[in-house]
Amino acid sequence: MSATTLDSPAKTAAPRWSSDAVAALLALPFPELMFRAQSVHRAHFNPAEVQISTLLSIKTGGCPEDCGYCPQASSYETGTKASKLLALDTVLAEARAAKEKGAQRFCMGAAWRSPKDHDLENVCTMIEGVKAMGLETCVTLGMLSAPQSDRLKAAGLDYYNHNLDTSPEYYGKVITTRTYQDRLDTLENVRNAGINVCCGGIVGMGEDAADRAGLIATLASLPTPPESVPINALVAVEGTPLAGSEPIDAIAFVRVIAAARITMPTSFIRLSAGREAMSDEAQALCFLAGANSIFHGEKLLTTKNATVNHDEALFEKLGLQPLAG
Ligand code: SAM
Ligand code: DTB
Ligand code: SF4
Repeated sequence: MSATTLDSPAKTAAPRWSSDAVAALLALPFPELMFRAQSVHRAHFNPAEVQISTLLSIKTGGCPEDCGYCPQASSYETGTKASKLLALDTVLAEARAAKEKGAQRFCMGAAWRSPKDHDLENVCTMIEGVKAMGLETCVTLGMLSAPQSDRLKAAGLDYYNHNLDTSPEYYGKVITTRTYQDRLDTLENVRNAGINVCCGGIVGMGEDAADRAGLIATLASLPTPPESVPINALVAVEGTPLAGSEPIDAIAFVRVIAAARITMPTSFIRLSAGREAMSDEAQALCFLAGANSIFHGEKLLTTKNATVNHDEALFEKLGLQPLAG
């Protein structure tokens, strides 16, 4: 691999980052990879500041999709109880509590393949109410058409989360009910509507380093890279097809964070699901590798998150501070 390929993405030819170039980053000696990631991070961000988001599942379970990692798919016996869309008052009370605990962004997730238009109207009302509290808004509702994306923009939505999850090559091993192209089409609709894109993936699903490189290269080579990139470590849930997956090695996970930071220098890289099972030392390495966003709060969507007390102690130990809202 030539030094030029490692130092910078191709200037003329698409894609902006090839899988091979990202694979070469992932394979760097760890000190070299961390140095590069930190250099890029410090050129664009204060390394002591971390963006804080809070998640709420506004519609849980009963999903017709077959994502192999997901406890909310109706075809798996995971003990997740399906619920209807939450009432507006309930959502607003949760958002108020999140703001009091220091959240800057409130993310609402629904276990849908794609939203029905009347559900979308209800979500738009939630977005308006949460925004009126001075919080940024993010929703993740599954696949969106162009008109649905425009409707969310009109309601004032700041971010839409829609993950590519893994490499194009590994995708079919994890999900069969929709294609990679379906995901890319929704991302294009969201981008064209003028909504910020939150898009990342999951590691620890049995994929190899080439797949991790393929995911990062695809994200970094989108026409405009996502403003927010959640990197999730699989939360292996009993009853899902991926329940028996070997947990990802902490250093391999940190390498993915570093590669995301280097290839998407101005994006927020979110150390997302999986923190509950991570040591303080592993999380500290993620922050050193350029992660600068987390989900804060006792719960993710259906699974446990790192506790609020633990996060406060960790931030204190590391001298980190929440990004001002
Ligand atoms: N149904 C919508 C969709 O799939 O886009 C929105 C909700 S879905 C739960 C949001 C994301 O959560 C998924 O794309 C996946 O990346 C992540 N996720 C779901 N289950 C997970 C798990 N067990 N571990 C880590 N991440 C998970
Ligand atoms: C993302 O990338 N991770 C969050 C959020 N976007 C919606 C979801 C994590 C879900 C973990 C499993 C659960 O709690 O159900
Ligand atoms: Fe449904 Fe989203 Fe879970 Fe897939 S990840 S099963 S689409 S809730």
